[in-house]
Amino acid sequence: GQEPSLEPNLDPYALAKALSGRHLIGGKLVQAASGKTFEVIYPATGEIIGFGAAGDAEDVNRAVEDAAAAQKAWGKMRARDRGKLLYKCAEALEEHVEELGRLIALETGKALRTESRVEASILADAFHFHAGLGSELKGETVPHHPDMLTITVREPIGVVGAIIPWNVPLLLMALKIAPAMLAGNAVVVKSAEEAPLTVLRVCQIMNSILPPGIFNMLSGFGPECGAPLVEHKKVGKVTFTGSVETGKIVYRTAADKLIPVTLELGGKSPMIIMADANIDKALNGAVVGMRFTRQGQSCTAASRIFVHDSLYDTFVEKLRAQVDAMVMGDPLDEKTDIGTIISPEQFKKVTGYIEHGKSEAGAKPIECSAMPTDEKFKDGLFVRPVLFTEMTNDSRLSREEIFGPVTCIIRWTDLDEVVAAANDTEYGLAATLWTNDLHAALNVTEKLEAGFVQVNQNLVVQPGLSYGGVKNSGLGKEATLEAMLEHFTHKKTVIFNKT
Ligand code: TXE
Repeated sequence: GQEPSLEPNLDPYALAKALSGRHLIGGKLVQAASGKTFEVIYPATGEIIGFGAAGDAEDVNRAVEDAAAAQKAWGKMRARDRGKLLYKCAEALEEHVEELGRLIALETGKALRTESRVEASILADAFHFHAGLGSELKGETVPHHPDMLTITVREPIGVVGAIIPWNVPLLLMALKIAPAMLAGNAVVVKSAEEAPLTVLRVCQIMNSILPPGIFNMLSGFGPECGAPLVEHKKVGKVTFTGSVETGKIVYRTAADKLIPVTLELGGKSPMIIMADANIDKALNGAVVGMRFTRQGQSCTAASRIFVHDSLYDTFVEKLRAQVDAMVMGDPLDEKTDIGTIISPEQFKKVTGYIEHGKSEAGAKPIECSAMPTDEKFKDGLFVRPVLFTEMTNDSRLSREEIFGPVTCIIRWTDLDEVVAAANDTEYGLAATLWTNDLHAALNVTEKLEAGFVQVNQNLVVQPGLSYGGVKNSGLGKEATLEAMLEHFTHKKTVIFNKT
């Protein structure tokens, strides 16, 4: 078919159709080698909005070979010139914010105003940040012997494979590929099967600026398309965001090739609210932190809220009122706060947890907000947010990542005990503490086992702030200069004997 125009297209249905059934390899939109496709669904209605190209090992091979060939010249360019191109990409993406926001809303069911447009608008920021780091790709001089000049140089790895999820595909992709490309690598991205089209559009826009072959995009399923990408002999580094289970598979495959990996996995992030906390700020932190607007489909979701006994009842009542006031419905409507769950599989997983939670002894679930009433959305993947109150930290709901609009609210009285409970989880991604007690803030943050700890605020991940978890939440950090150097370059030592 014809290539979709690069002009911003505000009709997401038309754009989804126009992008359908293609990968982007070597600068061109191409069909899968097998000719196979898979359906892309609008989760709010269940209608088919387009098709993804079903990639397999043959497509992976084409993309990696093209990337490897293109990387040779790219890696030799002045780093700051690569940065200039990335800067131009960022500018072009900024012109497409509204278009990308609408398309991502259609593909994922995330509400346009609260989530999808926001994601599209912070995408460019990740490219802007990394575009300026070119002159920081520098090495050291090592004074180990008077007769020698010893230096280290930073060299690109070659081809980087990036595997991304569906929850925040644009931003999570940008945080991987922007540093990889700036450092002189070519990338092959494997999009998530639930959301292949918006990332393809981003790739198309960027390919109008970058040399062909530097940024390639494959769509397809994990075992058929993701696994061969990790296995390919010319892929020298894999960066992955997704589930713990798949992350471990990726890590094992990479171990066989002895290549480095970065893994951003799940979370069960605690929020500790102390007796002296500003309750309104903490409430806002809970609503934002739990990402109710994204149906809780966030790796940093504040899915365990530990509230001091003295504030507990007030907090629960106020939180219920705030979440009740949120409008769940048409993702493309500006009035909507909360959209849908991504897929029937995730819907089943989330509703299964809710049913299980209702059967747990002592748990008091409070269902908030309301289902959309429009007939059009009768098959939509909407789930009412649930506050599970009077929970303990050892229930299944408190231990496993639900990735849905479900949070466990746990009562506490002893600070040491609550910190121990907050850490009593297999995960360690994010944590927040709400207090005006400086001593507690200094001591509790030191004890919290998490990669991203905040006091009296709840910012989302931002370029320049080191991001990544400990324990089962992952391996390696993203989003900083240090992360770019560590994960996307090799350090070579060169010794000159002066005698
Ligand atoms: O994840 P997968 P799914 C968690 C969340 C969610 C659960 C399952 O709890 O409910 O994971 O989601 C690709 N080799 N998170 O099934 O399978 C796959 O095609 C190589 C948390 O979506 O990990 C997709 O592109 N790749 C998370 C990507 O891996 C493979 C975000 C993620 O899919 C593969 C998403 C294989 N063998 C889910 N199998 C976060 N950290 O934010 C699958 N993939």
